[in-house]
Amino acid sequence: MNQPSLREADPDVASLIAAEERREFEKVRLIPSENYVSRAVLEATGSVLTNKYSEGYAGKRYYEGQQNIDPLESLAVERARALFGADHANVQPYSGSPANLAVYFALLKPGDTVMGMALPHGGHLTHGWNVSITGAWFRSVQYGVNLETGRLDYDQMRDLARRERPRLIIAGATAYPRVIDFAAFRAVADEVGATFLADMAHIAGLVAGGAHPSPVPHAHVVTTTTHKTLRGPRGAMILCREDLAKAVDKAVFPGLQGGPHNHTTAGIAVALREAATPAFREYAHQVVRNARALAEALAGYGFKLVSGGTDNHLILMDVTPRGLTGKQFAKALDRAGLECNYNTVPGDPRKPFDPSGVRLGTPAVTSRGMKEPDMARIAAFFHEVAEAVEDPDALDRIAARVRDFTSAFPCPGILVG
Ligand code: DSN
Repeated sequence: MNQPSLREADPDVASLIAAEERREFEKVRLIPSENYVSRAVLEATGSVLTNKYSEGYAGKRYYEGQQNIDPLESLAVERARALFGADHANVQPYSGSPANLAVYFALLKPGDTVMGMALPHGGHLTHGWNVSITGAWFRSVQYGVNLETGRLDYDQMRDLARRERPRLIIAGATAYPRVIDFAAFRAVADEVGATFLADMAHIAGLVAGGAHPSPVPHAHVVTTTTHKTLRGPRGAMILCREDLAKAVDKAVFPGLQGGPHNHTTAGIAVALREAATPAFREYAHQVVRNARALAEALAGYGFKLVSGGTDNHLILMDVTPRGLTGKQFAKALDRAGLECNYNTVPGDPRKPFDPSGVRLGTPAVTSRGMKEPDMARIAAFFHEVAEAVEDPDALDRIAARVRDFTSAFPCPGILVG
């Protein structure tokens, strides 16, 4: 049987994948929700498991031929439960938004009141923001950060909950650089009779490695993606107490999804095994040490950090005091080989498509083995780019030096270089 390789069968796609490998190798990748998965995770994800349909759960499927899928999914579930100390795990959600939506479907009726962190303050679309189905089909009230300190305003959150009596309270963020006090959220949920959902997507790897307090002992339900600090394939999981397990499983399938992506389940299982090792624990702590070092060095160059610094993997900074806009700076950085994303900052007077800030983080660079002195180098590149935003030739010269810098750091899963 003639089985051409990807390069032989489809050189267009093969070339684009090769180019992406090179791009990921050459750039300083600082988008805080991105990472490099291991070669083992890539192999599992790119396997024949993509061929199989498995609607249902282990032992109760609607298709035959589950001899290998049932033990595989059970392995992923057991590893998730053990790593995070959860009663129950569902590893089937396709990604973070469907995972959150499944929790809404399991616990709420359309029109019920939900309370989450406002997107412009660092929350997520699916925490009740108005353009999301979670804001359109539910009555959403939103808390935020104190605009002076940039830190979560727990008093405002509690007062809002007392006034609005939400049925679901959501904690978790996509652009919040500080530790989240999950016990404080649970206390408010108990006071107003709400269910507490913690979305730990950004910090799951830090939680697994002991570098951020875990929401699992506090929340009734925890959702997470698997591809950010956790360093697995693109996917998601829902962890919950035993009494909610049936409702959550039913909401994922048949409520929201059809067949699980078994190749992703395999990648998640491999990533969970990796995340249970001492090396991953050290990784999680180094992510935080690197973020702190990068934040301090950037502040030294006059960048204004939201909340004044970071406790986790992420830095949010207002670049307008340096005479820049977020978009202008992010685009100049990308040309110079440093990849982050433009982002609103709390209280931003500018629009989301051209905001005041940039968001960056250290999960990917730490996966390459970078340490604190390397963060000082990266901050110095940021300063140079800020001085050269309107000078494409200067940005290209910086990019050449950035390529030289990154060439010393191998990327997990990538063999170029
Ligand atoms: N898009 C993700 C992020 O970049 O934070 C959140 O879903």
